[in-house]
Amino acid sequence: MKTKPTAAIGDYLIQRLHAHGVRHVFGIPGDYVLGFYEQMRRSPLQIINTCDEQGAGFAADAYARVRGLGAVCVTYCVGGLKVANTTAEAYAEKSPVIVISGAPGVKEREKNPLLHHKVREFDTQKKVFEQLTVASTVLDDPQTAFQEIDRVLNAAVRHKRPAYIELPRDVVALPGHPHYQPRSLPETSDPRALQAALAEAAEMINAARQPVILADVELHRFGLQAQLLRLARRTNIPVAATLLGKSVIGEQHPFYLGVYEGAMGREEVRRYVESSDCVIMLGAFLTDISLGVFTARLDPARSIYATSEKLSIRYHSYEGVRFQDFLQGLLRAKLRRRPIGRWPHPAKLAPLPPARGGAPLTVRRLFARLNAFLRDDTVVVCDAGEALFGAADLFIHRGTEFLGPAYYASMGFAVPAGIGVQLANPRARPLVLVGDGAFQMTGMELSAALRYGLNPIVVVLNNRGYGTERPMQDGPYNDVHLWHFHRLPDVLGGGRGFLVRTEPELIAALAAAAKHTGSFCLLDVLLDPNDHSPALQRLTQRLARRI
Ligand SMILES: Cc1ncc(C[n+]2csc(CCOP(=O)(O)OP(=O)(O)O)c2C)c(N)n1
Ligand SMILES: [Mg+2]
Repeated sequence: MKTKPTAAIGDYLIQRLHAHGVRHVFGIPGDYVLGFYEQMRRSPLQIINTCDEQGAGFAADAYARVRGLGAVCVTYCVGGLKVANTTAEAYAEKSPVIVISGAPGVKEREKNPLLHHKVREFDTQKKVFEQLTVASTVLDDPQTAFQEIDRVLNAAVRHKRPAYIELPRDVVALPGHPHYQPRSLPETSDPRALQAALAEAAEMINAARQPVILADVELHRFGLQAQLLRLARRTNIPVAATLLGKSVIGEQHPFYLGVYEGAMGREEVRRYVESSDCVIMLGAFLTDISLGVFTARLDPARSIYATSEKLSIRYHSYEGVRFQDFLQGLLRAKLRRRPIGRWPHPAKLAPLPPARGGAPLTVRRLFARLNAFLRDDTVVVCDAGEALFGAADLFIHRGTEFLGPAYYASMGFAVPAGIGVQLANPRARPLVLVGDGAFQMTGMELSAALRYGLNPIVVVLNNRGYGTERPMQDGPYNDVHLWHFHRLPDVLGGGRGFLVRTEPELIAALAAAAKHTGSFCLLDVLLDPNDHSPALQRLTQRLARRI
């Protein structure tokens, strides 16, 4: 789309979103934003209506994780405040989502009348989003509106964090500044700081006996997976991933060790990483979950820590070095190519023994079967809970095929995220793993899957409650009212449902789902409320000590 500088303000926003690769905008209209919805309807952007704004927010977050930018468009406060939680998740996990909210017109705000949807002041919602975004603006001045749109979009793309744009309804159709020229400010590293950092890093890596790369989420977000692979291949240094960064490298790759999560993860990965004398952490977020509730032992004296916000090597910090430039620089640096060492590999998939007859299904067997079910085009999308922890050991075929809220951990992410993923990448078929509790929050968004012709396979881990919480402290508050999830297609008017109690039923349902590509498939998998994956058992034992 060509940018017309004399366009209406709403149209300019649409053009800029399009220029950044956005093709779908998720949301629900309201009177304060209807004008902008009409501008979108006439544009190449496709509006995706969800059942609830929270669903739109999660879908836009997943879309952004796959495509590099996402957008959610809602009405003032009643819609906007519902995406506060999803925007918080996008902020915490570094996903660039543009939150567009309609609002009362500038003229309507004079004399501070009590207009519908207003909470306290007209800027209450804006103030909330200032806390949840990297940049925010109210487009209340046509003279600066274009510039503000570019400032806010650029901040989101640069920091990989959400941003907020409020559109007063009497401004969207006004023309912006007629002579505005978009300017992109090229950002560069301080060359001397970069050179010094690379020199220290190269010396440390070359001197190391057993270096290892710990690859994390920012490599996804900045699209640096290929550089990561080149670095590993050029130096023969193996790669472990964190849970949030899982699948940053195809998990069948010979250089891949597995997921590192301190004592929560596999022992051989933990031992290899923690006995390394040079841990190269790339784009890493050192969260309690990625560090196995701080059981990880990573000594800064033996670490290179590079992110978009910080670069430190041993105890030295370097200012003004961009993450991308540091990684590119490492590829050009004189790093010695070491002989291929001996390192652990993720357990190869043992051929599964024939399923036993009518015995109830266990969590362990469920994940073993799901593992065997993964294809090259599968994107695994997990919700918080057993779904996420069990999935840590799934064997993802190619890069960037695993999404989960592995830090902020909001329930309700996975079903709407599956919709966002498939719109962002129509060649993918999402495999959505979600607990019964989380499904009851946002699972009705399968309605959008039907409406827009998407075909996710949704596996509901139905353990009749908040399984993750039971080992920490149990009570009736952890029970969830039993739904007949597999009957949802009757309510929604499409899709296929399967009730799964045993392993043979699971095998049959997965085979049928693989064939049924015309709409979503939902597998209601009944599990024992007290059956947990090994990773979850280890985690909750540690968390319980902190209650
Ligand atoms: C929105 C939200 N509310 C509450 C929690 C706290 N919480 C963490 S795990 C969990 C239970 C999840 O239940 P379910 O989705 O059924 O998955 P399960 O633990 O049974 O695998 C809860 C309530 C949360 N993470 N997010
Ligand atoms: Mg549950």
